[in-house]
Amino acid sequence: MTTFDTICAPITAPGGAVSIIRLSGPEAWEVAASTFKNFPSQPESHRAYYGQFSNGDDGLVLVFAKGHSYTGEESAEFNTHGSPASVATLIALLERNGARLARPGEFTERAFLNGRLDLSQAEAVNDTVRAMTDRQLSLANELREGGLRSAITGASEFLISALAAIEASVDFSEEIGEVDPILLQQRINQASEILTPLIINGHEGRFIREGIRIAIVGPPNAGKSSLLNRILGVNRVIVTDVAGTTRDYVEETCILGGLQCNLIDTAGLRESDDKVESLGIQRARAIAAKADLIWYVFDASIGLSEVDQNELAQFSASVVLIANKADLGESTVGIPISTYTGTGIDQLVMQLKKWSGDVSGIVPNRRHVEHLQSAVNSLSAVTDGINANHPPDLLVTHLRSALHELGLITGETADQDLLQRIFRDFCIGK
Ligand SMILES: Nc1nc2c(ncn2[C@@H]2O[C@H](COP(=O)(O)OP(=O)(O)O)[C@@H](O)[C@H]2O)c(=O)[nH]1
Ligand SMILES: [Mg+2]
Repeated sequence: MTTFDTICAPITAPGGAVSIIRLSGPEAWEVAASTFKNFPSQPESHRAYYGQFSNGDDGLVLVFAKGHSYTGEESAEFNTHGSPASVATLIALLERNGARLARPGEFTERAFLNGRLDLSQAEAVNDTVRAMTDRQLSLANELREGGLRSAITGASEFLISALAAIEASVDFSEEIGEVDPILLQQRINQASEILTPLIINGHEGRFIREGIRIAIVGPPNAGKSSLLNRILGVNRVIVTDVAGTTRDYVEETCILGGLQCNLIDTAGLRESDDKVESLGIQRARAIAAKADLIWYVFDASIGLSEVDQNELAQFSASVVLIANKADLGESTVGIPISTYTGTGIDQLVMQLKKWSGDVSGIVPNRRHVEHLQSAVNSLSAVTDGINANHPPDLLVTHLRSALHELGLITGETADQDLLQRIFRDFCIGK
């Protein structure tokens, strides 16, 4: 078992009336006692005590016994005033009394290292804290409650049993004879039946989970910026009847139809001699190339031009044609909208919901899907090996590699590097 030092950090965002500072580690209560005047000599877990801090402030301390805290370690949480001074002086006191400022994600990393959570649950803590939409929250909750962990554990058990059968047949071939290929294949299938739907869910739930990057592109003066403003409900971007008003891109996050959307308004696509506008148009094309979805806005009273057709042919992402200024005219193609009257916006949102798809059950993240895919590939190799009568040690290699990939999801086979990469993404205090 690793031994840890005692760490502290604010676990609430600055700016509120109250801040919470967490202290965790083997000396948490000792440090708390020298920082908080009324700290009881025999504190009771999950109890709050009121008193004064040595910085002159007053507040509550919440006590958690070892084995019963978020990190699994002895912990204490100070509720203090939210001012920058209250927090800074209290942190300084804790440091002076023997604690160290926690790194981003370090509390959750300890929870993982102490076996309170597996890696998929630890990652889901970050998802939970960052969730913007109801769906993101419920997906995060499912993972955090161990949905993926138990699925992976279940699949691993089938593979371990397959592995044990092969290894026994190799070690004691005289006694137990050849391993039964039908039984072996059955175990592989049982594992695949758990893993494959998870991969599908990872793909199908991607936009619900991660949000959607939508590039708003099209010819100048079509109403791209007006559309962004209409959706945001504020005049975020300058709108004029001068073609080429928007030069740089403008990115805003919002929730549309229950989906997190990054809307990026861009410079109108056209030939331009203006240096700044040309750079903006270059950016617009680059943004369109990286978007999940393109909203191609054109003026319904003008219709789609040949220039538009040429632009459209360049895009690789899915494109939604939006015929704006429906109040001025009708177009034969595209979703008719008017940013003036607001007609058609509902239809646009409905299209978005349909396009982003739906999913139920556990939705693994991209990292999980990569490892799930590698594991399933290894299992296919086992099947091929069984059919081709490959020697057992070859089958063992593929099985072990599948198990290794699954272990990277739960963290069982994760090395320091991977852990660092994951927890680095967390904010301080998580
Ligand atoms: N009639 C009408 N005019 C619009 C509509 N949306 C935008 N406009 C006008 O079209 C012009 C260009 O709008 P803007 O949003 O700057 O277009 P962008 O260049 O594509 O960003 C402005 O004068 C807007 O007021 C609409 O739905 N109907
Ligand atoms: Mg514009």
